[in-house]
Amino acid sequence: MGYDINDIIRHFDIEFETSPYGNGHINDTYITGCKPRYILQRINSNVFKNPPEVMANIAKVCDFLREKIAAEGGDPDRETLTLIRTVDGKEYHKENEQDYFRVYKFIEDSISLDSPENTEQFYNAARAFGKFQRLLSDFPADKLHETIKNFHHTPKRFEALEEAIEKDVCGRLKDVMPEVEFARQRRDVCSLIIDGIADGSIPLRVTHNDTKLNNVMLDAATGKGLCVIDLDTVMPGSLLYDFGDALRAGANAAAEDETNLDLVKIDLDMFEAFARGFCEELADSFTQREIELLPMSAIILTFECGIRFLTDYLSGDTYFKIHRPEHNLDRARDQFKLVYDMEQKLDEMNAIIKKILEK
Ligand code: ADP
Ligand code: GN1
Ligand code: MG
Repeated sequence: MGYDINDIIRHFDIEFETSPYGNGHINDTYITGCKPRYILQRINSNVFKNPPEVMANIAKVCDFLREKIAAEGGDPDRETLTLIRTVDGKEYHKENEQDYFRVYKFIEDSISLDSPENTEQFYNAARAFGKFQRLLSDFPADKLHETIKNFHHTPKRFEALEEAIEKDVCGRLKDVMPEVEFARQRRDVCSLIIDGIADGSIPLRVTHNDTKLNNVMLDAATGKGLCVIDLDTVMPGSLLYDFGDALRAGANAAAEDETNLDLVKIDLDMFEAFARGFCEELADSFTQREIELLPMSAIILTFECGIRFLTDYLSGDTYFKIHRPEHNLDRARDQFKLVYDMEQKLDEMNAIIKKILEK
């Protein structure tokens, strides 16, 4: 580590005792000690090649949301992230070429969950993610940098997998042939959303693109969705990315890295709860093609994440944080099992969407 975290915090003029925090796979997150508390993050510059552009996006999006939330009578200090500037007024501190830091106000009296404990929580998260997208529906998308190129371009993710297979830098390919076979059999589903964007049947919107349940804070007192966080990947995208990815993460009956694959399956009650919340916020703006692909998007986004984990495993675990040697492989297997289970239940998922939208 080329920095001292207690030195970094001085650049923000806040109290400087910190400890590691949260379960994110990407950034290094710390929390400060006494109230008012802050979140200090080192932006992962291996993942985000241009941290200043990430910060420019976040600053613009937060300013825009603040105004909207205030206009709707909400509390901007709790309902969107608040960036703390450095002592010299910047949105981030650059320690050296690869270490960029930022500070947010810690959102007190709120919780973030890795998995929902009940359908109401997941419904509330869906309302929050849906509202986030709705509030940003008139944000000027051309003002946003693409912080990760082709982030949800599933066919390009597939190409990256094939490249990792070809290179096999760690000699791990021999152990993952069933997973490679599973992925290759499903190559065709990769292009469904991208094709819709290309032919205009799926509009580009400003989307979050990383709608994991632990990227939304729920109010600890009411359980309602409070604040969408982790804004590094806010970019133009499809509403289906946010819908599908949230289900991937939150409607799995097991954890993302569960090794007992018998436990990994789609919980249709969770699916319904999320779909209901998301549709309540956004259904007015759905296109026909978006409606058709809502259930399928859960399969596509889960598949995409599975091939990303597998690619990272084959490449020597350079992207996602891991906590055990085969962590990325366990995650890939888990995601592929979830894809398989959703394929079996696609008709039921379609019926649920139909029922919700008929009301
Ligand atoms: P990563 O990109 O690594 O996932 P996140 O920005 O999602 O990083 O932060 C990791 C975790 O830290 C979140 O899941 C959440 O639990 C917590 N967190 C982040 N920002 C805040 C905040 N402003 N207030 C409270 N908790 C936060
Ligand atoms: C990462 O940053 P975090 O932990 O919220 C990843 C997502 C994956 C997710 C899988 C920038 O999300 O795309 O779906 O892990 N974020 C980035 O758990 O790659
Ligand atoms: Mg996160």
